[in-house]
Amino acid sequence: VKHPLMNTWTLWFTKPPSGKGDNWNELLKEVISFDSVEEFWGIYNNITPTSDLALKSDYHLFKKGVRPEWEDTQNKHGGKWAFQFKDKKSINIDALWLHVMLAAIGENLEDEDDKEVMGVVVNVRRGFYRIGLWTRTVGKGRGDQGKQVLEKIGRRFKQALQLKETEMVEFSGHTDAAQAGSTRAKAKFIV
Ligand code: M7G
Repeated sequence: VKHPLMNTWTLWFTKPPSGKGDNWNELLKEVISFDSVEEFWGIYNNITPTSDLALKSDYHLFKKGVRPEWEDTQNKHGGKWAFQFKDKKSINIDALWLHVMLAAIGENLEDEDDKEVMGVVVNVRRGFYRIGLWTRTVGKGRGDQGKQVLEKIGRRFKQALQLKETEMVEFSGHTDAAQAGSTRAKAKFIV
């Protein structure tokens, strides 16, 4: 028996640059798509855990049809919630990333009408792990409602990451990130 998911999801992997001149596009690889709970576990049990990945690797779990890039038509007006875990040894990154993936595919990060969640990402870096949640918009328009929806999603994301109330999750727009040449752009909102 297969337990269907609400959406079909695609797992992507960014491999670390092997030398000079590797551009982002050549490093980003589509791995596999799935649409059931059983397929998810089959894949999860057969891929390298985040804790064993080389520095500069990423996993991206995105809705099928959305590339995990700022330039994708469904991301270019959006942004992301993100948190950096700076003490890599004190956390269980595999458990946290699993919680976030389960929250995404289980549709626990947003309400059905929100239609904001594009995907989730884990970055393995020298000084930190970063987990992000990409949204379709930056919460403009609809008065204050767009911002409130993003903040609600941010709080659910924070819960999935098991953060303390005092640990802040930051939202930034992808356009700001692209201009800054990094995703470490100035936060628009925090929860
Ligand atoms: P990062 O992995 O988001 O953060 O971006 P980091 O600075 O903590 O490693 C690292 C670099 O990867 C960026 O400066 C870009 O060169 C490239 N990069 C990352 N993303 C998510 C994109 C993207 O969506 N599009 C393009 N063109 N480059 C990206």
